[in-house]
Amino acid sequence: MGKTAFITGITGQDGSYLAELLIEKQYNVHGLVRRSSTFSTERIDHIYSDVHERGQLRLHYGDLTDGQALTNLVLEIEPDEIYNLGAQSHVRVSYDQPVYTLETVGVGALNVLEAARLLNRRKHVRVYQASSSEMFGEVLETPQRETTPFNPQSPYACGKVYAFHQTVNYRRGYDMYASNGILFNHESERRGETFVTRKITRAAGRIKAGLQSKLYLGNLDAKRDWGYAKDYVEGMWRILQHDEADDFVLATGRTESVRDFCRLVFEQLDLNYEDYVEIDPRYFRPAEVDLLLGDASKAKEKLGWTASTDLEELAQIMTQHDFDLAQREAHAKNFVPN
Ligand code: NAP
Ligand code: F7E
Repeated sequence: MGKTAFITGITGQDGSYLAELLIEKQYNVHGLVRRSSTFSTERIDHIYSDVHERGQLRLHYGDLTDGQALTNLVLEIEPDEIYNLGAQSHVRVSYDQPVYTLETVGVGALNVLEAARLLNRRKHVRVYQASSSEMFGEVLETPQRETTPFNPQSPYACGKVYAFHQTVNYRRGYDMYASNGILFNHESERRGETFVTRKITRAAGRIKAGLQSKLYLGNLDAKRDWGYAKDYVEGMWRILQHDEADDFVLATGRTESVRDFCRLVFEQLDLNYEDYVEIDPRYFRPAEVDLLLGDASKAKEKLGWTASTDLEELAQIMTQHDFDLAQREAHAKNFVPN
């Protein structure tokens, strides 16, 4: 009988890759899904249909802000591991919806910890909290590591700092196994389309396929340490397999600008980004995080984890995927039924 895991945010980028990984490792996976008027399970539908008969993936309606229902669910499922990945995860949007963002990112994490604390009275449970490099904000040290002080720059980042400290607090106060993964940006062909890397690969593919003529972006000079989401969910799992609960940075150790990422993607399609990219100040943020660069040596030493996909490979995977997608869109648009 495999272990049981409970994933909040299972319909998101990371949740979908993590569910695949845990199913491969013979876990029984339970996921929290928000009810919406349209389906939100596109990223996990293929897993569901693959393992449906074995009952290895079960989805439950719920919301991180509904602590009582979350506790009932956790006590019913009795997971060995909880991965708290659910969040309003868009930094720009967190300025428009600061209270809601804090309710999901901050209080939501606290609700998960409380549910785990109650379960822990009768069964040992391990909790992973999805912390973020955004907590370093206007950075006080470069590269950023586990000991770098936080200096958050957005409602989202403030919520993540709160959740980080609550996780440490539950570990110390209740002797619980609760760990933070401080993950630097990680992307993929499943990345939400309003995050900058995916926005760029989607637009470049559509431009090449003749479906779009311009790409409007904000600050091209911001620098990020970008890795591949598949590598990072492996890191999350390793964090929870470690003998003792602890906090770990996961990063590639390389930083590039948004402009560099544009150049890389457009070049792969034999295009010059300067012919297509225009600046729209609507995408500027009230406060920008100028530079993130992570030092993941603790994860390498203690977990044997390193990011195995470099930025060129990542850009290639995403660009190819989105060019194929754009070609299918173009084909569907031109299709005239007999
Ligand atoms: P994502 O694609 O935006 O997924 C977020 C998930 O959270 C979705 O499943 C979403 O459900 C769910 N969610 C949102 N509000 C919720 C609520 N109130 N109750 C329950 N679920 C809710 O994010 P991601 O990129 O996979 O990131 C996973 C986690 O890691 C997030 O906590 C994020 O803040 C954190 N993180 C991400 C990165 C990164 O670079 N990707 C780096 C560091 C940390 P719907 O599908 O219904 O919207
Ligand atoms: O922005 C700049 C923008 O939205 C990256 C989340 O997963 O990673 C993510 O947060 C940079 C910023 O990601 C556009 O100003 C320019 O400097 O892709 P992003 P993020 O804000 O770094 C962290 C680690 C998380 O934890 C978050 O959950 O790109 N940028 N022009 C733009 N960004 C967007 N979105 N759109 C633009 O048009």
